[in-house]
Amino acid sequence: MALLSANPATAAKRARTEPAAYRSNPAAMAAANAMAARLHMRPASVRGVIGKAQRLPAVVNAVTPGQASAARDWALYRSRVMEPLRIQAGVQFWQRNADTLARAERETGVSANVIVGILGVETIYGKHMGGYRTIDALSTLAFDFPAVHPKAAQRAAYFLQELEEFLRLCKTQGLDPLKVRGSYAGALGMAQFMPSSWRQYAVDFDGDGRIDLFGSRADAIGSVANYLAAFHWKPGMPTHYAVQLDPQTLDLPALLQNDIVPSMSPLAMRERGAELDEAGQRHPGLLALIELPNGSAPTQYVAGTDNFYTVTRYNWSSFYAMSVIELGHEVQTAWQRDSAAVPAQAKP
Ligand SMILES: [Ca+2]
Repeated sequence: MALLSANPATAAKRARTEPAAYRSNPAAMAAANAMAARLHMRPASVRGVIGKAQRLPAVVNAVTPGQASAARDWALYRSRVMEPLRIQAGVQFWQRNADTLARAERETGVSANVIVGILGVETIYGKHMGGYRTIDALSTLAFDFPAVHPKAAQRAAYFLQELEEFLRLCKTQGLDPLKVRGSYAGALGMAQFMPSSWRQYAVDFDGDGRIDLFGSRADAIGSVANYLAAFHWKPGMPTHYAVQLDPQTLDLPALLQNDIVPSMSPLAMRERGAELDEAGQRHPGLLALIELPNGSAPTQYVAGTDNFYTVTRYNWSSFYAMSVIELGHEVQTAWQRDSAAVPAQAKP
């Protein structure tokens, strides 16, 4: 009944004028004090920064489960990634950074086309690095993670850790924590690294003495390569093979039981009704059957290798990995075609 008697106009006005900054949140201020000791910073200074963070309702909404989700549709997802503008930006990126990409491939063994695929899917080569103030996004996720989420406590703890890593990063890189912007989840720069990944895996690849994932394409390229190498990218190994399912012998539950973790030999896959292409049959390691549902259309399948799995360590999704791989190949093909066309045009 109390709810019914509340004046909606007053409530709306309060919502507009109420300072949503975390300075008035005791849990946030206690966390700031605890972080200060570990960061070797003054408690008042960390409280000052987190205290200026704003709670972002859009960020809460983005991580709130619910809203009947549409059927997963790989063809639709793929079409959104493989836009002509993104491919064109990729070709330009490859032209401008060919030497750096080649050096990254040489030093880490990670294929340049996968690096190009990741930077294209993440930010269209730095064009869309995210407009949320990172201090706001991470504070909101750390202190106001929606309780309805089944793993709310775990997720909040993760983002609290990332908030601390973000402040450490700002301190070591000389960034203003109130100015840095990124994704709603706190991912940063062209490569969209979380702060902890930046600290662990980002590298200075242009040799200027600092790691700049916002402004240095070389640092972004080197960091993506280093990340994939750290997650056991195997030089020269394909990411996946074509596969055909045989309805006579198909045992789909057995094929899918370990999800995207490579755990079957080519022979074991065949015995369960998944027939690999020629190269796949000769694959020396283990494989996973990757399921790509297409809404109401037939599901697509490929056989993923250890390298497919490595790409999913960047973002834990088969759709993500497959789109990165396909974009990388598409850009590489277009770039090679363009490069081959240049001498021909130069002829009299
Ligand atoms: Ca650098």
